[in-house]
Amino acid sequence: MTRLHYFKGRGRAETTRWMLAVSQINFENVAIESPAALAALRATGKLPFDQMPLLEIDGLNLSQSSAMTRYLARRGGFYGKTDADALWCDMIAGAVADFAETSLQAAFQPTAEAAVQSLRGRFEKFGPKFEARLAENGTGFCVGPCLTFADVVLVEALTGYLEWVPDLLVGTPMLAVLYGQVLDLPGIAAYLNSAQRYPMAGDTYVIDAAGVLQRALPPHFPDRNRFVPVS
Ligand SMILES: N[C@@H](CCC(=O)N[C@@H](CS)C(=O)NCC(=O)O)C(=O)O
Repeated sequence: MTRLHYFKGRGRAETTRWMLAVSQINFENVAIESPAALAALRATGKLPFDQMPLLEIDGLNLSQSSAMTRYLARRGGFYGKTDADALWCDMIAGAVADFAETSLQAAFQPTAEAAVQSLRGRFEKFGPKFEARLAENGTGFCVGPCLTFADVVLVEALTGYLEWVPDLLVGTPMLAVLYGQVLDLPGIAAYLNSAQRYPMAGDTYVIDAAGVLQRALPPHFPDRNRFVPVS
């Protein structure tokens, strides 16, 4: 059985969930909900850097979300057809990771207004570049003539933005079309309608993650050091 170990939320495991979904690989979300559960996972020796997510698949223990998406891309034929395609996939996925960081941090912002402002600012930088790439490639996809993992991680990141900024794609029509196409893929549509899809991150997710990692909460939370062990 393919298992993905992470907090009870999307976070840095979500791109892997989308790649499993597009590949139509059944998987189990293993929610790590306490410091003891994380300690037990670390004690298995399956986390080379002591970090989550962990993906157990094909008898392998995968660490690092970018390695997971690329492994699944190779496995499922979502890495383009040529070395030049693969290079473009990597370049776009790298830019998407930079772009997605702002939505990963949105729930940690002090107010919704601050989150929306940071997301709009980041989209102003990257949105036109992604649109230009789609125009240049000219197939409706980011790389070559068909779907690659670059499209999947890009649309995953866009969903994280759109939940905060619903009018995000009004000025980027090709991105809007790609977004709709990827959401309609059978594996993705099934995943997004399943119980495995966690809701967008909010205070509960931020509190859960800090609790598991025994770290301080963002400064705007009351009693922000409540999970930090006293030495
Ligand atoms: N680049 C890594 C980042 C992993 C990461 O920072 N994981 C956090 C949870 S989101 C973690 O396990 N932190 C505990 C630690 O670093 O010891 C990835 O994308 O997989």
